[in-house]
Amino acid sequence: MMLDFPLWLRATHFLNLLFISLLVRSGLEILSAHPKLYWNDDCTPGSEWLRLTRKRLPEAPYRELWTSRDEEESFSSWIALPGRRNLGLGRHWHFLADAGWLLTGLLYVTMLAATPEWRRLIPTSWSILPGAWHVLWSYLSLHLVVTPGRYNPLEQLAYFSVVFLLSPLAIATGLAMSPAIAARAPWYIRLFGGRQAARSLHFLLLCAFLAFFVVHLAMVIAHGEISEMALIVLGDIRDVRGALGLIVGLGGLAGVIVIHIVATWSSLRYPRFVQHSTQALTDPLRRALFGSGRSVQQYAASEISAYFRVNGRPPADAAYAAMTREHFASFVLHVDGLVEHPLHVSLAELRRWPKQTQITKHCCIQGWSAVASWGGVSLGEIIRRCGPLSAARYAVFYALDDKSTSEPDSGGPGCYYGTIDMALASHAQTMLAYEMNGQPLPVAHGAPLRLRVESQLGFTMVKYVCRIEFVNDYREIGGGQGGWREDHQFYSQEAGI
Ligand SMILES: Nc1nc2c(c(=O)[nH]1)N[C@H]1C(S)=C(S)[C@@H](COP(=O)(O)O)O[C@H]1N2
Ligand SMILES: [Mo]
Repeated sequence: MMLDFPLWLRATHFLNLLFISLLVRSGLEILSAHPKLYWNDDCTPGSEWLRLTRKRLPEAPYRELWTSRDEEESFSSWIALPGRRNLGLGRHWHFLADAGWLLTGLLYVTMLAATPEWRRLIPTSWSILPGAWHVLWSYLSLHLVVTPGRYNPLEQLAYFSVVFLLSPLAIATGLAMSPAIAARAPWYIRLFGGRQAARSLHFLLLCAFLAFFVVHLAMVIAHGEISEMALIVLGDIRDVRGALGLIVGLGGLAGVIVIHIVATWSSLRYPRFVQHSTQALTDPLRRALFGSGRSVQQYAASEISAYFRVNGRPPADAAYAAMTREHFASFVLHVDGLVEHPLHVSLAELRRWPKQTQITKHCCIQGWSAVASWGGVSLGEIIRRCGPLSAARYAVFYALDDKSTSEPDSGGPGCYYGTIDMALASHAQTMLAYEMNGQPLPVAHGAPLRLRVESQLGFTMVKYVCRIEFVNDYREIGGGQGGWREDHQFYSQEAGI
């Protein structure tokens, strides 16, 4: 027999279905960008416990030719939102659905506490455990358990666990993947056994939600609740309330499907529009939650990763090749724009400035991580010397790699660049590195200079930096989104998670 549920409960149940289904599909899109799961934060090739791709990393001497973009998979739009290698937009949908799901959860838990409904859900006695075991046994021997007017102990335990165990854990492990949180509170990711363990758990929670969904649906059908409702309605057309219930229910289900279709189609067809409209809602939230984390990382030398992936191939032009041959003796870094004293500094001179070193964890937006030590000059030192004017709100970092020649299949023209605001630029661990693990910065990792912004995702940390420009606004630069990946892969400027 049907339980009688208040309207708020049915409404939140429906919103929950909508947001979780969006979270699942966009989550799979995010996973497709690095379809491997690890228990170690070095992400050593071959150490993954789950691999959802057939691509293999080539062996040692050829590894330099391989970047983590080559490890990406293209998932079908039938399972991933939006599918077809669209990490940037997948993340936008994930964060939008996150916000919706959190609000729904807040409403649900508040109403639960404010009404007698909580009695149905929250177990108040340990006898629930033997009770649930008993029910499980009955189901396994193919006997339905009917407890009129309330949930049976197994149902109650399952619903309770989804709401008060799986959901908080999904949120907690999701937060553990934020480089801003990991940078400010490294202990937090240690709670889960590291960033990759949190990422693995986040995926296992997805599997648990899916398993719950399948069993839940099977039970509802087995108990005849759907056919019962239909029977009441079809058998007795005077049952207006039942008919309305069925129509609303089916209408809601159709609504969820339509939203998925529209979200997928618009993302593939109008990616810039979807980028802007989703970011309008999620960026302020992200800025508030993950914008101000100052990195206080200092890993031990023993934690440095043996293998550090590469993302972004080196410049392919002859001028860069010539520079590498002479160990960047003629290289000059230009600092200009809204500054009092434009700078033109050689690498040798930079090396004479006060040196800073730090051992930090790099988190690529695709999902992998690795630890390295970096040596160079703090951006604070550069800021002190060039004196940005008060109108300067951002620092733009221009790179030497022209993507149309260095990585022609990467989806865009022009040189790589990235932008950070003055607050990020002034963080103590923000620096221009010319050394990695005590050696001159290797070509693959950005020689002669690369940016480190330790509270942000990897794409912020421009390699092959040749010029820093202080500006008031970045909308006139490049494609106007604040960076090459923002322009061409629809990433958000908010790279704290
Ligand atoms: N110039 C330039 N800088 C870049 C990129 C790039 O393609 N070109 N890729 C970014 C991304 S997405 C990441 S994860 C890091 C990777 O740094 P690594 O190659 O040293 O691991 O560099 C960032 N900086
Ligand atoms: Mo990245």
